[in-house]
Amino acid sequence: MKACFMGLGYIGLPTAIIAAKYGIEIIGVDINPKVVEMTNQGKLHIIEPGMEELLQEVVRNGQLKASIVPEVADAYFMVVPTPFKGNHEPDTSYVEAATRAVLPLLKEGDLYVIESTSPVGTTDRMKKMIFELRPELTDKIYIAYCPERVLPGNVVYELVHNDRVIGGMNEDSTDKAIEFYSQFVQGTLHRTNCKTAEMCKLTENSSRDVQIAFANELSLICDKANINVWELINLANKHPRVNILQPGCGVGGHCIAVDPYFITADFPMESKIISTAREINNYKAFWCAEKVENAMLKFELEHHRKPTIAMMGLAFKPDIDDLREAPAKYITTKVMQSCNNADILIVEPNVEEHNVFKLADYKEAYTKADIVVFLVAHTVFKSLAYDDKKIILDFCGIYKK
Ligand code: SAJ
Repeated sequence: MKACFMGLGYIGLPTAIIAAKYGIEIIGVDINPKVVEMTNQGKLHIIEPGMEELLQEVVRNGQLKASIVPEVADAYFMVVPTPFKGNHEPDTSYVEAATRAVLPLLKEGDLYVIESTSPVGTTDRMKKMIFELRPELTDKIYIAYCPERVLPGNVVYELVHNDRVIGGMNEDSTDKAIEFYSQFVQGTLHRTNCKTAEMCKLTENSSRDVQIAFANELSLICDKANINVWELINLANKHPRVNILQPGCGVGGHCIAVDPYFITADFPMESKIISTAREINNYKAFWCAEKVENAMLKFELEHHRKPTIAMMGLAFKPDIDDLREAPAKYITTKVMQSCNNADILIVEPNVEEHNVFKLADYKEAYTKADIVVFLVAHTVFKSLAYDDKKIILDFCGIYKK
């Protein structure tokens, strides 16, 4: 069995590596020659604990090879990004380009799977395109949609142990895709159709976005009412059927802050809660930046000098080095733009160097700062003893005060 993975990013590469580890011959394709070169050298271009050792093993054994062009295989997987355009409309052009690239290689009996998060109807559109351009293959290949649901940082475990949803264009396609994934997935593989599988992925991430928006809304209310939101949520969660998530400085990453738009773009009239949740989570970052700016002004008025500020964290969530769509990065940039040369110390303990932000040591920054702004609940920050002589803006519950 040979499989061709189109896209060697945060999901494509780990999936290709795990599949190779379980004995499938893998050709991994990426348009970025640097990614291809690194992969073939056994160097991981993403950060994921435990993954580089596995990559080295499968490259050494000849189970995985990377290339900028696809090769003939028995199964093809589209694992490319689906970002959104300026107007929050999903951009499926990468899925389409990857599909066009494998189109000439497809042959009777092959399996074609989309894993990329996609708007409802994408698999059907790709099916139509394939059969229009290769009419002799009509109903002679298997087509399915199978989203991933791994949590960055825990991918090695979750790729194998999570349940997955598999939706084929017909029962035979679902069977064929299940047959493929059951080679390395130990979780249950749940059968459905393409549309439901597409919507299921969007639903999972929208559900989390809505739940986080609820926590963020509570944090705004509590700030006004002078109630400790952390204590409040902890107490409310003592109810046997209440499970509120944690507020933060907004929602980031490339999934939860993006995927709900794939629903709101197609169902604008119906998706009221989903679109309001997006607005609340975006607004929370803006609100945090304003809080920092106000604290700086107040300090200057009281002390007749500009404060030193420590912006603690840039990543999109705790204990990772991924800054994509990070609200902390947005807040830091906004504060830098408005600060009028105040002394801003920027901290991200999981990143060594950044081309825009000059990074400071977290302990040093904490000691030097008049105003400390906790943006991301990195574990190392929790070791800093609370200093009540400083102004502390704790947006992510380091001290839960
Ligand atoms: N966040 C909060 N409060 C919380 C939990 C999270 O503010 O209580 C924030 C985080 O700080 C971060 C954002 O939400 O900015 C997203 O983080 P996350 O840990 O909730 O999720 P991701 O983006 O790392 O991964 C999600 C997961 N989806 C769900 O939990 C439903 C993961 O399983 C998916 O595979 C992934 O999206 C994806 O690729 O779609």
